[in-house]
Amino acid sequence: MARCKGCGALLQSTDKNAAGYTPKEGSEYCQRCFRLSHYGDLMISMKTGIDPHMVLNRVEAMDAVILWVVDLFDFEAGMIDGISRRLANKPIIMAATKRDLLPETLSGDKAARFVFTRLKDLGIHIDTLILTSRKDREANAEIQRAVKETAQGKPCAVIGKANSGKSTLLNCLAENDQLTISRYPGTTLDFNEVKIGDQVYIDTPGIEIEHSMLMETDEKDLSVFVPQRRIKPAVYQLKGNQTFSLGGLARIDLFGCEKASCVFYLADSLNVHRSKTENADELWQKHYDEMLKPVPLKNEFSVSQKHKDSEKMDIVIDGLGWACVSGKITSVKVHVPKGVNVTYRKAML
Ligand SMILES: Nc1nc2c(ncn2[C@@H]2O[C@H](COP(=O)(O)OP(=O)(O)OP(=O)(O)O)[C@@H](O)[C@H]2O)c(=O)[nH]1
Ligand SMILES: [Mg+2]
Repeated sequence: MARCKGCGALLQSTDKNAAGYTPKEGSEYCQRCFRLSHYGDLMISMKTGIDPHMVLNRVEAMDAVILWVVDLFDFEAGMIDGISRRLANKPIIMAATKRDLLPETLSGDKAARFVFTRLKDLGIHIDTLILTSRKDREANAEIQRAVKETAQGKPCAVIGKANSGKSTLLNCLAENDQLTISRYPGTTLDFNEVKIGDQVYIDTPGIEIEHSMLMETDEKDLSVFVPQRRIKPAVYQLKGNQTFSLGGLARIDLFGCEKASCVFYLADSLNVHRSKTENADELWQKHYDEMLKPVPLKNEFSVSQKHKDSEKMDIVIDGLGWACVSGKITSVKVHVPKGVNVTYRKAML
């Protein structure tokens, strides 16, 4: 049975609501890929269906080199639990992509230092790191060289969290747009082989981003908070107790601020509202889903608290972005939709 060239699903003409459906016999693409590519619409919600362990299990059993694609903007969400243990005997090339979203002040050296420091903190080993973005032809040529040299004729499995940019990167390497890409996580549905020159690559479904804002929000709101172009850092000077509401998606309370500042790295279409912390509860009660929007699917939030322990600390919310706080701040409280990860790390920038 043939597979859809865009998402890798087995083509079928019997079940309209299942993966791989095409009404036309002999077509190369399923109806879902056709519609995603031509109209950008979503026929089947992609939050379901992919077993997060399936990709690693299958890749573990393959004699292949690994190209691990990580979105630099959403780096923490891109980490894969247990990857070093699971893929211990396979060379791993990391493509840290979407560099075009980060401020230009982040030099290549600084970004590479950041990545290696974070990986060391997390106990993850990789063999090669290449920073790239979809328009960076030079870096993408370097990826191809590194893969070829490491693979020595073996296939290359392209893995990573959903939405990290795996299919986009492969289309760039192949200089075509065979693979379906979209802003919705869960676009690629099955293993999908593509040959680029004499190297075989295997596009894979994204490993589920269980703890990301992308999973806790309506798909129509992704265009508001997922950045489409370069982030413009927004700087605030702080005094006393201050609260920042990021639409209705998250709330950051900063206590005891003196000569302190906070820089946000978020999509510019997401509204950041500043208030005094003492007024924040009332503000959320009155303006949730009005002035404070978008909001998550469920109005259930969890709170994490932290004492500021490094001079410059990033508060990272998976799938949303981060805030970098510096100066004197006694503590930080972060409200996020239940299930969404918050990471405190040494500043990236
Ligand atoms: N700004 C920017 N956006 C990118 C880049 N690469 C990918 N994207 C965007 O990221 C989103 C996801 O891209 P895909 O290639 O579909 O990601 P994927 O990893 O294949 O996703 P799944 O198949 O769902 O696992 C799309 O909206 C792309 O346009 C990049 O280098 N820069
Ligand atoms: Mg894909």
